[in-house]
Amino acid sequence: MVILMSNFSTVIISNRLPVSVSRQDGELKFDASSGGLATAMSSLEVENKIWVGWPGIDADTLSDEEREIITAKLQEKGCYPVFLTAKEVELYYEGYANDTLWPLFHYFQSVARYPQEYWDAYQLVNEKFADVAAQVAAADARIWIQDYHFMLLPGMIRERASATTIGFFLHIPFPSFEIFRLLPQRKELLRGLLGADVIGFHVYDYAQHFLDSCRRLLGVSASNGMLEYEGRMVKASAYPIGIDYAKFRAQLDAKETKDALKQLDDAYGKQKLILSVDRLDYSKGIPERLEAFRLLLETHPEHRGKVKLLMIAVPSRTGVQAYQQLRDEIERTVSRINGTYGTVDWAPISYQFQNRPFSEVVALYARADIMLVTPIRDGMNLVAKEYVASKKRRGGVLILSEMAGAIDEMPEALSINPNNAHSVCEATHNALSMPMSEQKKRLSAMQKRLSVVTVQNWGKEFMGDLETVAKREGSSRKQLSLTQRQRLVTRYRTAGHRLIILDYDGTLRGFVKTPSPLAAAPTLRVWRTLKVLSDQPNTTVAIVSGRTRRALSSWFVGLPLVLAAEHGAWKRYGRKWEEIDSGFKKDKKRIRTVMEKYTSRTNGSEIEEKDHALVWHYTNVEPDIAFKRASELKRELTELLADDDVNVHDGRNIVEVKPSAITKGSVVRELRRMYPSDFVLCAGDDYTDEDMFRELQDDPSAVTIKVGQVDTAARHTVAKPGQLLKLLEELSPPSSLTVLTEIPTKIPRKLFRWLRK
Ligand code: GDG
Repeated sequence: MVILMSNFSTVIISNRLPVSVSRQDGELKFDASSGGLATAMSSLEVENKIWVGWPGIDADTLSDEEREIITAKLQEKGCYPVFLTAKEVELYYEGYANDTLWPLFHYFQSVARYPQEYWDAYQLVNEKFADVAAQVAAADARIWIQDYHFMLLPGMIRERASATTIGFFLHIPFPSFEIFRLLPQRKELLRGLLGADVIGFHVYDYAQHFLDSCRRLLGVSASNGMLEYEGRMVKASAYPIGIDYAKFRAQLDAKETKDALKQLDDAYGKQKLILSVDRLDYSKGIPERLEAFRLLLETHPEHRGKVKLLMIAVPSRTGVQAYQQLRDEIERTVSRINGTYGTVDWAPISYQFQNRPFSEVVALYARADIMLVTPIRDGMNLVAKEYVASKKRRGGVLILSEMAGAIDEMPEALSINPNNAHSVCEATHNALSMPMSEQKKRLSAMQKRLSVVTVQNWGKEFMGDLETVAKREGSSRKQLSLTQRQRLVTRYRTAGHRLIILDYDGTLRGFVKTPSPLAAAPTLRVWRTLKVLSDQPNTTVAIVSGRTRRALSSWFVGLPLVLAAEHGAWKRYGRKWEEIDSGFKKDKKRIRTVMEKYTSRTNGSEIEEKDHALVWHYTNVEPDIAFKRASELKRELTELLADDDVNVHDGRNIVEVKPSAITKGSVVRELRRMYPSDFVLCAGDDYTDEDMFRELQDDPSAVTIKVGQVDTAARHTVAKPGQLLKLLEELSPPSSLTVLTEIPTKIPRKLFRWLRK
């Protein structure tokens, strides 16, 4: 029986493990791979790490005993398996990952397919990985998830292990919104990703595309690459992956490489070698490359007999139909070109559909005069970097697609548009005559960069950012601890006079989808808690809200509360409401006219009119439209009201216009003056409440609490209204709770009578 260890402080998750298991002659075989990712992970200077992934063998073919053997053996190698059945691999890996996400994210929308069973399996497999991850990870572990196979995983792990710090890296492009929106499950995937603390992409553009989709599909916007989601900050940024530079340099001096290089020199003599190396994938632009080469032979016949295109295409995802068709197409095209331009002693193209040993690949890189890297779309493309790294004494020219992420770091390459066969053909022609000094100058500039931006540094940088988040959350995270809570309760109980200032929506109860007071009325628990607190001697409880006085007085009928409605434009200290003369009424008509224009154009939006504010609500509008309309409306109102003393601001799904003089901060100032207290507790959740927190910032008798976990001037945070309520309940001495049993039948009836009006 294998004992599952469960306290790893770093967990790496990828579809494949760096060790793959197969069965040969009935025996289990374990082969280690030394891909870029494995190198990056092994160089991470962290202790106690484990790598979770699929071991590469069908679970249905394994006995229970074999599973245990595999698990034990992999654990020795720092890995932990997630077993998948053949059907799961077919539907999740070949299906949703490679028949849906891969084509779509590479802008091959006509190739992408969306069967429901793919999606079902994708969810199921992500759940399986989440269960294992949550089991092996220590409570405060760093978890780094790799790639598009697991876009739901960050959210799923957060649900199971909320104190972990989660990173996600996407190795493929994140497409523009226009493409991403085609996915039936676009919102689910974004929500899944946003479970992470740090989301990495190869280049800046992909990060921007992701943020754009979050804004337009979920209505969550970012500033400086940080976005606020469910009370947490999520960082989206570019971390361009590099290669193991030293490994390529060292390999050039290895005997096998030198032997292979000699063989290549003997075989090709003075012929110019044009090389291409990729997985056989439609995103790599192989047919387009062949057409460009054909064009070179056709339009520059002087190269015939003197050049050779050596094409290595590594078999990949052979179970997916689009890949089988591509293979046939490539083979037909190669034969046609060889048939048309070849001679008895010269074939223009040498094509190999197989994986070559590493030493041979490096020898090919070293020998090749030109490297043709022409993907139609590529997240980064490591082959381009590996080619440049494999040049020591010899020259060489890299021709690189504008559509590969690598182009950002390799401006010395000859850049081409892979769809423009003519431009690829001409770039190849120019490369064939580029002076050696020029070739070396370009190579050396790129090498300097590659030797620094290595795969090891990529891993370190990403993990470093994850560590920063973890530390920030750990040390400066303001979450109210148990000890702080206990101390706070003691302070409250021993105070001479207590002042409790509370915002309402989002603080005492969750947000509702409509501004109607009916929907947002206090729950019984809220009502009881306020009743008990306000009945305490020497205690003033004030509700400071953006709601209207009508809503507040009816919700809290019978409770001895101080009420401040409309952010303090109306106040009720005793029985009577007092109004501030804000001068706002004269502006109302103009503002309303503009808002009405937007309401009539925007399905689901509505206007809420208060005495001293006008609010445009867009909670029920499609996020994409809502975002556009809200920005337009805000701009139009800001211009219109530039000379007036009013504020136009956007809050949670609202654009609100109110007099600048009215703030919750001034209400707090007044309350402090009117009710001298040696204990003040103030809680709120949104940015208008920050005025209250700032007002109390230097007040030693005040405790400020933000409901939510983003940056705040408050001293503490709690995650949800329920947690604040729990604290408020604790403030009341236990004996007072007994009184509560009578309340439910009496008061709410009054309240609901009003609500039904
Ligand atoms: C994805 C993204 C991103 C190829 N043939 C042989 C061989 N290879 C090795 C290369 C290189 C790797 O395979 C291919 O890496 P790429 O980056 O070019 O492309 P993808 O496989 O599509 O990788 C890509 C990458 O993830 C990393 O984030 O750059 O954009 O699509 O390392 O050397 N290796 C050996 N024999 C071969 O015949 N030994």
